[in-house]
Amino acid sequence: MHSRIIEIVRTTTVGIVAAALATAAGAADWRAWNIHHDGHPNTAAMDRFADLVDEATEGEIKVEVFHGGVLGSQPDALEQVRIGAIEFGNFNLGPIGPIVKEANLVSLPFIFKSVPHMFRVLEGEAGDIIAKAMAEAGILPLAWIDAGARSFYSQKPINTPADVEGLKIRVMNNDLYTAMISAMGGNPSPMAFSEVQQALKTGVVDGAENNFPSFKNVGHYEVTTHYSLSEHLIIPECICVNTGKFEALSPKLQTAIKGAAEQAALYQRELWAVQSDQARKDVEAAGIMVNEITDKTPFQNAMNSVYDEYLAANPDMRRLVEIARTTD
Ligand code: BDP
Repeated sequence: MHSRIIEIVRTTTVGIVAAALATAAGAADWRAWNIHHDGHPNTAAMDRFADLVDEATEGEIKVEVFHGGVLGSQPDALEQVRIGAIEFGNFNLGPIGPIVKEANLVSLPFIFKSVPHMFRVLEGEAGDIIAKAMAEAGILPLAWIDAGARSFYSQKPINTPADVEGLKIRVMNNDLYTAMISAMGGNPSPMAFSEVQQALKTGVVDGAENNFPSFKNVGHYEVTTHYSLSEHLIIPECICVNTGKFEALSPKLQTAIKGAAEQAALYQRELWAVQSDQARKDVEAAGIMVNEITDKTPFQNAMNSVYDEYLAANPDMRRLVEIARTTD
């Protein structure tokens, strides 16, 4: 080979090897899963998280956030984070319940009185128990974020559990939600989030349940007419990380990443407060009829059998329920 070409090949190879070594020894590219699209508060918060990690770790950890669930459905992404194929995720605790029993506390209908009450429970002993169990399962929560309350939407107003009777309602993947719908006389239909709009449109399901920002962001409001404020579930979310990868980092990097998640979570909570009100106004302006449910007692009473059966099968969950109920 001509000596000049040999020289170019040699220096290029050295360059590639040096770059590879630098990545191995220094900066790491970590991936984050997010199910939401642009315009949802969590998308902005996850982008902010990536910037904050970059800043706080001085570029040692680079986070690339994949929005819109392109890395898989939520149950798939949870598995991928558990095994470390994806490092971070913005997860809802609902689909974590089937993997980490303790997380199911938040999936018991009407367990929390309000969003602030939910955060007080999470910031206390119950939160510590849930976080520890999640970390042991490979999904370590770095910070809790807001997801408001979930309510029903359909082609008719829902005011009592009897209005749910006979309706096919899409739920997230968790047996507690199928039990919840069955206890109201409805037909539960667990389904991936990405399929719900089409299912509502074609009548495969009659309704679903979610908070205002998600109802709006994925166009569910375009294919339903009524949103009924049942607020039957107040499920928090987290910015989570694969436990093993996080624990293998230096304490300095761990502190930096945890701090970045906490700051991004505060940002998310601020955005949530403003944007969930805005989302409600937007869907109402688009023609959605929102109805208050003045007396939620019949819904709460219908949940007695759900609690009884769940706690009989999982007596170890009684303590968490007790903590939530005795937290002011
Ligand atoms: C949204 C949550 C998202 C869930 C989705 C759902 O933010 O994590 O996947 O609901 O209903 O509010 O599946």
